[in-house]
Amino acid sequence: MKIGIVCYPTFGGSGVVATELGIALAGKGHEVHFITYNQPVRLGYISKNIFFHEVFVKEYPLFEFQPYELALSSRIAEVIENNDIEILHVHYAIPHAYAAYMAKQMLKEKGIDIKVITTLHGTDITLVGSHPNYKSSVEFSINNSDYVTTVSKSLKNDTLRLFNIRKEIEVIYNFIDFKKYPQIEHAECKRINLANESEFILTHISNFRPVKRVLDVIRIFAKVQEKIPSKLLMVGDGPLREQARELSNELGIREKVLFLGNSNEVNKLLCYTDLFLLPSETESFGLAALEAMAAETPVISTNTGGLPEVNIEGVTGFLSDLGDVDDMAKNAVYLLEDPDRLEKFKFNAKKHAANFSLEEILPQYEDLYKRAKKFLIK
Ligand code: GMT
Repeated sequence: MKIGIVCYPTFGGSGVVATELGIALAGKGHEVHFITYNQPVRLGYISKNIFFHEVFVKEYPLFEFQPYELALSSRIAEVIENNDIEILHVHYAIPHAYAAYMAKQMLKEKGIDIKVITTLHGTDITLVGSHPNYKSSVEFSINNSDYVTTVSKSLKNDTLRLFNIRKEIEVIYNFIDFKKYPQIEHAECKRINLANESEFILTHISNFRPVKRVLDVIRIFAKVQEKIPSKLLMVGDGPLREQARELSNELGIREKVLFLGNSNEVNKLLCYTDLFLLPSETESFGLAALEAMAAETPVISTNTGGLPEVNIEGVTGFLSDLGDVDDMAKNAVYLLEDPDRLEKFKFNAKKHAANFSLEEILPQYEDLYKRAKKFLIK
């Protein structure tokens, strides 16, 4: 099949999922065309069956805001026409579903039919999409997609609650490519530069936006390290990074918190990790938690959004109410203070992550594409 993928090329979860999906589809012989404003960070290289089409936005002094949606829909239509693409899969509704709808209408005028699949990822529904500034356009583009998927049951419920949706929504969970994890365990997992032998390593990975509650991460760790010798790896970058650094200074734990910046080798960092912290305000799925679990790392998280579908209470980790730093710290200590218990949770985490393996999830997308293709008007 010839598939177009539109996504954000940045470190956000939706871009990561879209990129990994495209790479996997290409590996199965499909021709995959990424259409976005930069090469997606996890794409790394262009290989067989993968094509990258950059969206250019021409700066013009009259515009305070450059019209990206226009450039995107024009580029989508052009790439589809030139490459006989049949399926267009857009990740994150804003503005991708809207641009896809426009491209579909432009192509219709030329007698070209495409099927548009929109995958909703989270904040495009919960925090941004349902804001009155965007709501009607987001609702319109969801209802005018040919197929709609969400990455968790919780996000499906949120979408139905927040919008007036006429389309059926299918849940296709996010996934992980396990092949990227095991090789690292033995060969390269040397933690000596980060912590000494007696210290545990806790890790948080995110884009440091307010929704991730990175200050809660620092507060949880401050309590944990009072009882358990440990280090905290803060991986990623974003608006709250400086505040997080200041808070670790104020709490007197600056030398125990390592800010490592963005990384597209999170699997390597996770192999050092004993416990993953994700105290988010909301999380439609929590791909970072799944990545941690695939690397045999239990998760201490909130119980918001889709997190309970990924992190299983008392099995793969623990879930607490939003902002309950004391409870999250208590749970972290409970796991770290007993080596056997920690080992059991590590084992469970990896086992449960296998339910979200590439092999489980990829056929669900392929099946959806096949169903969509059947209704193409030739
Ligand atoms: O908000 C983010 O963390 C980024 C965002 C994205 O779309 O890039 O993440 C959302 O999509 C991810 C992939 O499906 C999910 O794993 C995240 O839980 C979700 N984030 C939120 O719902 C806050």
